Amino acid sequence: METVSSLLGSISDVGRDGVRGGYSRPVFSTPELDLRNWFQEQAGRRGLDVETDRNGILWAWWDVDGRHDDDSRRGALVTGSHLDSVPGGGAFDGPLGVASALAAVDILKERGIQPQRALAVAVFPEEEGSRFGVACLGSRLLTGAIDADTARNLKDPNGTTFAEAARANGLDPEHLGRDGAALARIGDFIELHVEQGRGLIDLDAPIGVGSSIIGHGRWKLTITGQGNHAGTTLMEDRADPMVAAAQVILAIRKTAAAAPDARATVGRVQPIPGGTNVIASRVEMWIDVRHPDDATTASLVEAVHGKAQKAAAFEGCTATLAQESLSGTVNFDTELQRQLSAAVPGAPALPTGAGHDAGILAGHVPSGMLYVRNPTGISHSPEEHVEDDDANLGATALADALERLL
Ligand code: HGY
Ligand code: MN
Ligand code: MN
Repeated sequence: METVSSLLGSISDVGRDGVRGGYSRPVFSTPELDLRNWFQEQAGRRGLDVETDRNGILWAWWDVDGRHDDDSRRGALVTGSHLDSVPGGGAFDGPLGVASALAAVDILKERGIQPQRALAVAVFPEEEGSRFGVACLGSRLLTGAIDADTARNLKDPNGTTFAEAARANGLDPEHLGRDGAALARIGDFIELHVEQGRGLIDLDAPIGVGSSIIGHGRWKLTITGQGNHAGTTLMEDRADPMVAAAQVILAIRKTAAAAPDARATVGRVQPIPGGTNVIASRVEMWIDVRHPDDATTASLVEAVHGKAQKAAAFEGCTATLAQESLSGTVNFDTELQRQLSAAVPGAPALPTGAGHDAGILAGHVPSGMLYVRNPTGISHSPEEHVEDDDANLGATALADALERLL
C-alpha cells in the first residue's frame, strides 16, 4: 500500500522548471504526458480499468463484479482531479487529489470493501488553462460548458490549436464536446485538493469540506499603440501601449482594493514585439477577476474596461477587452457536503477562491470537495506544501468518504 507522499515522490522530478522554479506541466506537454502514463500505470497496478474519453479525460474504473458495461457504471462514485500545472506551480495542486484517490483505493481494498456501485478515478486535462487559456477545459467540454468549435479553435502561445494538439495526442477533434454518456456515469463527484489559502491554518484543522467556489473569470486586454524606435522617437511623439498598460495595472489594483472580497490580478503581460530597444506596437495582458457575487464581478470588469479605454486614449492608444472564460459562484451540493462532513468528523466547511473541475461538474452532478491543509497558505508557487501526515489524513478522509458513499 503506497502512501500519498511516496506516490507524489515518484513524480517529483517530472516537469521541474529550472527557470521559474516549481513545475511547468502544460496539457499534452511531455511532463504532463509522463504524468498521464504514470497514472495509467498506477491505476493498472490496482486492477483499475483505464480509459481515455473523447475529451482526453482519463477514467480508471473499479467495476462492480468486474463488469465493464455502461449499465453497471451508471451513477458511479467518481473522485479525481488534474495533473497539469500553472507555469512554475507547486507539487500538490492537482496531483495531490489524484495521488490521494489512488491511495484511497488502496485503503478501501485493504479494508476488504467490495463496492456496491462502480468507483472511478478521473483525471481532467487543462484544468489550469495554462496552455489554451480556458480554465477547466476538460470538464467544460465534458459538460458542454464550452462550445466544441470554440474549444477546437483555442490557440496556445505558439499558435497551435487545441484541435491540432488533441489530434497529435490521439483524440479526434471532431469528437470533442459534451459527453452525455460519460456524464450519466457520474452519480457523485468528490475532488480532494490542496488548500490554496490559509483557511485550514487559521482553523487549525488538517482537513476541510468544500462549501463554495467564488465566481471567477479571465479577460484578455489588448492595448494598441505605435511601434517605434526607442532612440529616435522623442517622448512627446510616442503612443506607447506599455505606459497605458502600467496605468491599467495600477487602476485594477485600486478598483479591486476598493471592493470588499474582490480579487483582481494581472499575472501575464506580453509586449509585442518585445525588444529592449523597441517601443511596443501592442501589449496583450490577461486579467483574472473574482468575487463571491457574480454581478459585482461583472461591474468590476466594466469599471476596469472603462479605465483601460481612458488610459489608452491618454496615451494615444486603443484598448479592446475580450472575455476568455467565466464561472459563476458555485455552492456545492448540500447533501453531499453533509455526507462528507459526517465522514470526516470535525472537518470545517470552507469556501475557496480557487476554481476546480468540481466547480464545473457541480452544475450537472452532485459534487463536493475535501481540502488538505497547506502550511504555507501559498499556491500557484513552488512554496505550496502539504505535510506527509496531513496528506495521509487526506487519503484516509477520502477513503472514509468514498466508503460511506459506496
Ligand atoms: O485558477 C484557479 O483558481 C485554479 O487553480 N485553476
Ligand atoms: Mn487545481
Ligand atoms: Mn491551480
